[in-house]
Amino acid sequence: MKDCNGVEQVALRVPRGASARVSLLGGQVISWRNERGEELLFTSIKAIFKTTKVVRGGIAICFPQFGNCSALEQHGFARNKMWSIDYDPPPLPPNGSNGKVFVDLLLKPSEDDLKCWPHCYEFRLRVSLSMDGDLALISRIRNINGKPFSFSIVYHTYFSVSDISEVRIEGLETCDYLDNLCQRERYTEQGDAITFESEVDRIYLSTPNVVAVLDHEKKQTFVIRKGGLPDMVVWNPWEKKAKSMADLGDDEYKQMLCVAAAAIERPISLKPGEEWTGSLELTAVPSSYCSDH
Ligand code: TA6
Repeated sequence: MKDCNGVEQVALRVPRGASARVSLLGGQVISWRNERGEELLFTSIKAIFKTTKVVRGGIAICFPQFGNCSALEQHGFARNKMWSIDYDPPPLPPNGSNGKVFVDLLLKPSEDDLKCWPHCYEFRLRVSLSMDGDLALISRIRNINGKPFSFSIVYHTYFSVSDISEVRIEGLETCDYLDNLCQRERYTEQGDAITFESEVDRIYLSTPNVVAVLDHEKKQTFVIRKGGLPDMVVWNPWEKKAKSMADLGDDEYKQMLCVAAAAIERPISLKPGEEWTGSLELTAVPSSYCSDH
């Protein structure tokens, strides 16, 4: 399905009429609803839905860089590109299907793209929805026999929360982090859980593969399971920065939290013909789960 700008839009629904669904705009997930049809991802009321402009919210892929570390645009070009749907994707592994629905999005460099990032790659993003409403994003990035290249990658995920001051993150308790608010100075997290009273913009390093985001008011926990992604970005702009962002409502920082599986500290290097796989699985469960994830 294409929207008015000609961008491939996709909706994944689980069979049996449940309301769980995932919507994509190009290579960006812009909606993830549970079986009651409740939206689990944050998307700003001021989001701009344009062909090649990242939407404020959902899950966007930052590739091949994160931040402003080269001549490339902030967070790399992938999130502002036209991804195409692979209408004949490889099947799910025999034991990996159990009712899952999925779509494969592809990103390959155009002649113009090669001028700004001269590497021959194929980026296959498989987005799937399980019968239980779990969302999974699997990236397969291959060096198509060009010269070796390195990249960073972030699944820039905006969770919808009831009230940011009632949210905490468990699992990053003792991890070092780079603080983007202090020129990426390195610190060690001292607390027993991350809570939010002001702007936070951090890259947690060498993190566990299971991290929980607990929303006290909604009595709901997001369980983040990742593979091949050692780092975790945690970001809330808080009031002042939110007011400076054209595509974010002034008070919307209260209803969002960016917790993003990533590979940043040690960029991934691929020799010609090599392939890298990174996976992210998101589950939303009642908070009773959170005591022993
Ligand atoms: O997620 C952390 C961060 O690097 C923040 O510093 C903030 O800039 C955010 O990404 C959003 O970046 P964007 O380019 O989407 O406005």
